[in-house]
Amino acid sequence: MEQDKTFYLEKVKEQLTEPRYQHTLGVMETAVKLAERYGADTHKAELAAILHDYCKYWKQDKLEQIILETPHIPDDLIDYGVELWHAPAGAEVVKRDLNVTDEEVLDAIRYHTSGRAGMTLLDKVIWMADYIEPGRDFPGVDEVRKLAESDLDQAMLRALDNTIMFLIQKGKKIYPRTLAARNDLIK
Ligand code: DGI
Ligand code: FE
Ligand code: FE
Repeated sequence: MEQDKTFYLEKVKEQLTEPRYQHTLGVMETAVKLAERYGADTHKAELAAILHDYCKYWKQDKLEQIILETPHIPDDLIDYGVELWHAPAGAEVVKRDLNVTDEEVLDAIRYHTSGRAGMTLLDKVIWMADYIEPGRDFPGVDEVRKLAESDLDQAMLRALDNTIMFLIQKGKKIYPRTLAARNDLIK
């Protein structure tokens, strides 16, 4: 059975640092607003936002083990940035440890870092809320905030462009799903 919001907030607080918990609250508020604006399920948006960074501070070897033992997580994720691992691993852990069964919520958690081709409205709401929550302060974020007031897909495209350019500047690998998420938004 699904628990109430305070249960999940307490559980996730145990997993995070205080600043990361504050980030989570920012994502939660922003996700609910975006869900209202674009007609996504506000309850699912709230739950996915609360749990999206559940495994952010889990040790690398634990995340690697979850990825390798979960059949539907591609093993090649291990060849890309460790920053990507907490998202798909987190979805498995909240399913296993917190009994979250809603696959739409789990997908939104799973793809909140990379995105994917064919993102659902809920996927986009969580991805975007993570990018623009009030605590975020990096170049280009205000432009994306503005776009997200009227056009979620344009905001997604701009934000993915920023992310990909940032990763290139840092000399990092781009995960194919991140590129697929961007390409899918170009008509
Ligand atoms: O967990 P958060 O910090 O709230 O945000 P997030 O889950 O979106 O993670 C952001 C990090 O993920 C940031 O350092 C960039 C990185 N990232 C996103 N897409 C890719 C990526 N890293 C690599 N190497 N490749 C990607 O495609
Ligand atoms: Fe994250
Ligand atoms: Fe986050």
